Formats: sequence, structure tokens, C-alpha cells
Amino acid sequence: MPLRRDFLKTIGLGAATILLPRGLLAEAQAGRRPNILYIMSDDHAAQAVSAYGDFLAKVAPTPNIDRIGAKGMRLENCLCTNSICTPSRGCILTGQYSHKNGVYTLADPLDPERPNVAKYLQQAGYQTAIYGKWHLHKDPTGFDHWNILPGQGVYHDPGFIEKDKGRQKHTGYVTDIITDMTLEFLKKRDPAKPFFVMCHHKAPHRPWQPAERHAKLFADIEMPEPPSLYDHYENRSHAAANAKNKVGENMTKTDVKEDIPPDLKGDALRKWAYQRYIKDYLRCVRAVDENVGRLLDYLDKEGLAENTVVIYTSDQGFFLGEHGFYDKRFIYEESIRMPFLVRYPPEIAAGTVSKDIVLNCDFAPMFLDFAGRPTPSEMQGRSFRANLQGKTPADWRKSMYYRYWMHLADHHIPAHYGIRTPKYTMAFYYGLPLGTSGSLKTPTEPEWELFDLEKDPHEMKNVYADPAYAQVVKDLKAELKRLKDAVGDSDEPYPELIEVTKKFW
Ligand SMILES: [Ca+2]
Repeated sequence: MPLRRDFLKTIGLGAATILLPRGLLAEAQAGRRPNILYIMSDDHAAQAVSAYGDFLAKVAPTPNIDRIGAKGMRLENCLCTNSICTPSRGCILTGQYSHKNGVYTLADPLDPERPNVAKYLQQAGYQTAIYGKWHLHKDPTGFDHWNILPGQGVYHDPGFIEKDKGRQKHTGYVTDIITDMTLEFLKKRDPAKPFFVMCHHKAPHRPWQPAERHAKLFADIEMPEPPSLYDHYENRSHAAANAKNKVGENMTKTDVKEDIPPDLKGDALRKWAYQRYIKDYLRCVRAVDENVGRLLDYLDKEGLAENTVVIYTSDQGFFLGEHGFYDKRFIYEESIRMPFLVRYPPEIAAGTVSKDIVLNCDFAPMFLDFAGRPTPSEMQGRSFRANLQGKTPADWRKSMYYRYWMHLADHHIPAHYGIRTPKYTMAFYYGLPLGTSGSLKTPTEPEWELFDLEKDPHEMKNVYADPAYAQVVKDLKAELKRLKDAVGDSDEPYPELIEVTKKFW
């Protein structure tokens, strides 16, 4: 391969270029670096991707999404650095944590002037495009073509904002339309250049409105429940107990699509609402899966399957009734774990699995690596192209830093930062509205949580205060401090946090 690359580089230079017939040159240039098809849905939990074999795999399979993993690799520990839509999208594009790229919360725009991976890929000669959910408030930059949903967008007959054309209404179901746009781009692309296209679905985001053709799907079956659906938060932080993301209790008529019976309370309400919630959620997933199939079929038909890196992921994880929750934001597993399936037959062996800790800020460096470009100095992630080949670098990370900033915003979940290792998750709920999370929210009592993931994979028991874990706590705090410093998340701008830290560490 290096020889071939060098040769192509040589023929691509100056006068030598004209020695090749146009068609052959186009093919050579396109073949030199792979195309990248990046499919990302919104709030699609790994538990609802059947390749992950979780509790919903049998009743709600995702055969098309699974095709990507079957011909490539499934990541078991792809984790989000800030589990909420806008910040995760900012992180994916910039390769930076929220405190570096300025996208701390749902309200923060991504500065269009800032470098992003699409701009770098454009410079590398890629055709770039994005369709669907954007949610970074200001118009995209770095994309040759874009057609995005305004804000969250809607499921049925959605409006879109197209580059140079502005707002237009479309008829149909949003997941089908976003796929139609992606296919249209692929059909009209310049075959002389490799492409980078981001197909960003709105589904299965709240309020979980399925396509008409899936309205009756699962109607006659009782869906399996997750093991922690009836969690009552004993041995846990106040954060979990006080959160307002409870299935049933914190849902509206829009969520469950009918009046909530007033006599239903407690576990009975949770049980009733869960069935309505999970069925609509999985109906939305069904349309995503069908549409992933359309894209894969197109690549097969056009002979693009071999030279295209195909990825399926979601902007974060989601609670599907675990802990009695819906939504995300927490450092807990279901929230921070992103489904991630990738295939690229020349390099990635079929049916492989990686347990390496990969972060959403690693995506941009990985795309650039496939484009033959180095990781720009401002990016904090690291390319995992070698990991995808089963060649994990010896110094690959063994722990990750997480931070959620939106103190007591939607769903009343406190801001926190923490660490996740293969064995433990530990979080510090520092109790303060900081960054751009707003100053009107009241502080809460700081508290810690520690979960032993080997003994307690469902994170049901906080062992932070257990004397048996005293040394573990000490070691994890040292590693957390190291990670926090390494990503440059300084407390210097927040004297009140420095005070809280002195008292509670
Ligand atoms: Ca999301």
C-alpha cells in the first residue's frame, strides 16, 4: 500500500497528471483514499441495536444496522464525553471537549469560524455533505452541500434549511427524507473525488413519533423490561433519586400519546408508561434500520462497498427504562455508551469486536487518518484506525474523563464530572451552575458516586463510602485529576468550584 500511495501522489502532481486518461485518473484519485459514510441517529441506545445482544435484541432486531458490524467491527466501549445532543455533535466535529470548543450545553452554538473535521476533509480533496439533524444553531461550515433540520426538527412533513436555498417544506417521514437526500448526494457526486457524508437522523429522539407504516408494530406483544426498571434508588446519590426523567412520572401526554390514567401511580404507572414509550421508540428505530439498509444497498449496487468506510452510531446513549429512566445526561453506562459499528473491508476484519475505550472526540482524528491527514494540534482525540484493525497501540487510554454541565436544567439532573475505567465509574456532583449552564439554578449538596462495574454492572449500589473501596477511591481521584488536567479542564475560572473541591475531595 505505501508504494501505491507514493505512486499516486507522484502522478497527482503537476504536469504528470495529464499523462493519465481522465477516467483512469478519476478512479485512481477516488480509490486512493476511502469514502466515508457516517450515519448517526439521535438518542439511539446500544441496547436497541440488536448487534449488541441486549434485552431488546430478539423482539426488535436491527438487521440492517447489524450488517455493518457483521462485515466489520463493533465497539463495546465507545463513550460520549458529555452526554447530550449539541455538545456531542460539537465534539464530533471539532475533536474537542466542551470546555475547549465552547459547546457546553444545548444552547451553545458551534462557532462557524472554528476549525472542524469537514473543513479539513475539504482541504484534503473530499466532497463533504451533511443531511438531517444539525442542532448547532449557526449554519454549517466546511460542507459543500447541506440540508438540515431547524433545531430539533419534526417527524412528519418536516421543514429543512438548505445551503443557498433556505427553508423548504418536505412531505413525508423525516427518516426517509434524510436518507433520500443522502442518496441524492451520492448519485450526483463527482466520482473523481472521495466523499465524506454525514447522514444525521432525528429519530429516535423524543417525542418518538413513528412512521405511519410502523404505527401498529409491536401492538400485540409485551415488550421485555430492563432489570432495573423498578429502581427505587436506595444506596444511591440524591442526583438519581431527584432526577425528573422517570418513565411515567415525568412523561407527558405527548410522550405516551394518550391521557395518563390518574389512578396509576408508582411502579404500576412506570410499567404502563414503559410499554408505550419503548414501543414508539423502537418503531422509530425500525425506520432508521430500514433506511440504513437503503444506503448499504446503494453502496453494494454501485460497487462502493469496498472503498467506503461506513459507520453507524448515535450522538449518545439513552435510558430505555434502566433505573426507571428515559433520557441521558448522566455518566451512567446506558447514557454515555454510544453504539458504534464500522466496516471497511480492506482493513477491518468481519465480525470483530473491540473493548478499547474510544471517545466521540476521537472520531474526527479517525476520519482524517483515513484521509491520510495528521490529527490537527487543537484536537484532543486520537485516531483509532489501528484499533479497528485489531492493533491497539500499547499506550491506548485505560480511562476517560466525562463532564455534563447543564446543572438542574431539563430533567433536573445536576452537573457532574467523573471518570470511567474498564472496572469503575466514579462521579463528582459538584452542585454548582458553571460554564454557560446559567446562573439562575440553585446549588445542590455536592456528593460522590462510585460503582464497581464488575460486581454491579447495572450500577445499583454506590460504594463510594464503603471502607473496602477506600484505596480504589484514592486511586481513582488521582487518575481523575490527571485526566482533568490532561484535557485542560481547569477550575481557575470558577473560584466557587475550587472551594467545593477543597471541602469534598
Ligand atoms: Ca441526542
